[in-house]
Amino acid sequence: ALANIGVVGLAVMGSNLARNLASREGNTVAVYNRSRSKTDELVAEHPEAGFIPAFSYEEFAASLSKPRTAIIMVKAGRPTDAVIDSLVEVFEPGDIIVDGGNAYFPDTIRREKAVRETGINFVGAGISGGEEGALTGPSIMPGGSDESWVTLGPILKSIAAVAEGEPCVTHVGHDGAGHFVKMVHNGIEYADMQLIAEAYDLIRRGTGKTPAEIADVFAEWNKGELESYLIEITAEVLRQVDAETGKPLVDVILDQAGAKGTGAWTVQTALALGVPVSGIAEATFARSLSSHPEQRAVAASLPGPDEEFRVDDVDGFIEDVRQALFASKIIAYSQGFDEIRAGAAEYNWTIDLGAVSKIWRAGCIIRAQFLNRIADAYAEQPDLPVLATAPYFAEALTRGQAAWRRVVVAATQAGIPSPAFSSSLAYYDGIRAERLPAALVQGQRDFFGAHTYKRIDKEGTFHTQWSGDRTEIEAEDTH
Ligand code: NBP
Repeated sequence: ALANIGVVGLAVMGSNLARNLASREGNTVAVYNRSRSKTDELVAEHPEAGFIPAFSYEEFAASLSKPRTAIIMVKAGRPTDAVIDSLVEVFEPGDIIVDGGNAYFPDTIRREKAVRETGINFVGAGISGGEEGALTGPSIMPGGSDESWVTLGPILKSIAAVAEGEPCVTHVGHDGAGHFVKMVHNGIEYADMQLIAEAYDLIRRGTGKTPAEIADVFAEWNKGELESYLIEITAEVLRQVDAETGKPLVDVILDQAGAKGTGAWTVQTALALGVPVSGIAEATFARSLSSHPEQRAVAASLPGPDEEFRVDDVDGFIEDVRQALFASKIIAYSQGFDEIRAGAAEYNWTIDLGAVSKIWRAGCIIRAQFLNRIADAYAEQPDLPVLATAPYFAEALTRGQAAWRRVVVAATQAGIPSPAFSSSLAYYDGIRAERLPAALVQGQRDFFGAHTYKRIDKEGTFHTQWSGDRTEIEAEDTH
């Protein structure tokens, strides 16, 4: 028999995805890996999967029914290009090549364009949820053509995570849309994690509670509006005791956060699009700051506030931090969805933002009940300009803003860094401001560069003759 789906690249992600595919009714899975040993191992260890192993690209192509459909799970970058080139050689027009790796979306746009010229479909699909997700059900964000979705849709639906009866996969948009949305997902994940870390730090340093006690706080929070996978695992991490030293594990882990670059992509892309994703940016920078021990060792001599930080009303403070966390989280998601909206406009993708929020409800790291509220908001108003202004979120911000301000003030006075809390609050105050000091910036720009300005009271573009008699003239618009 022929396989209806193939997987190329049988490291941890690919072999788990292949096993997931094989476990679903109706799928027969062909597998190929550059070095034969991984293929042999997978096939030997999982006879139940009924894999059809291939040991060359020709054999792989011959083992697939038409239209041939293959998911590539190899190292992002050149390896992906190498595999695509090899598959294009042995596939035919109408066949479908899916890149399930963590590609940078401009690469996906480039690859889609090149592969399309051969008549073969190319789909960049963001696959979230790590190793476990790949095996048990990931959240999947495919881009690519409508034609490819006809064949690919049912296959991806068969393996995706399920949230409230719905598979966590949707055809996000054409060419690179899927990888773009996966990138922003990761950026939001950075912000979510940093916000949680700041909440922990403030509670620990403000109340003197132990990590295990703070684990209880997070476990409690997980029963309310903050309910999410990340809050849940935070409690688990904080409760963990190091076997060697008997100390809380969090106290023996080196405080230098790593990153694989997707947060930086999200921020770079946002900068290029002119979208202020300040929460994600601060979260990304916070990891960078943490990872410079040489600078931190030197800067440790700089002074902080004189007084020690201790809150009087412990329960009140913890509730304030909870509110600040929820408010900041709303802003981080609002900014992330703003980036997706702007990316869709820039790259001509039609992206259903509500559908995106729904496929993140399971099978990915930011999974949470909260995402239903985002779906509701976009169902109510698909062209919502600022997610945070949707009734549910606006109400939460109205309720939480006083606590949020108290927490940022307390953190500032205590000398506890809270870049994500405070930048989210600054965004909130900026976006809701009736008038911004951007007017002064425009005046400065006109002064030194004759960049001109617009007026609030009449049409046209103006310039003040700063080096002359300082009269205003009508000018050509040069921004
Ligand atoms: P790796 O990223 O470690 O890649 C190893 C695989 O790439 C092996 O199968 C290897 O074949 C193959 N490969 C390489 Br390297 N160069 C190749 C080439 N020139 N031609 C053909 N094959 C080549 O695997 P992974 O950790 O399973 O990740 C796979 C993808 O999934 C990556 O893009 C990664 O970023 C992504 N990922 C996503 C998540 C997530 O949470 N969504 C988690 C982890 C990874 P070999 O066996 O012959 O060396």
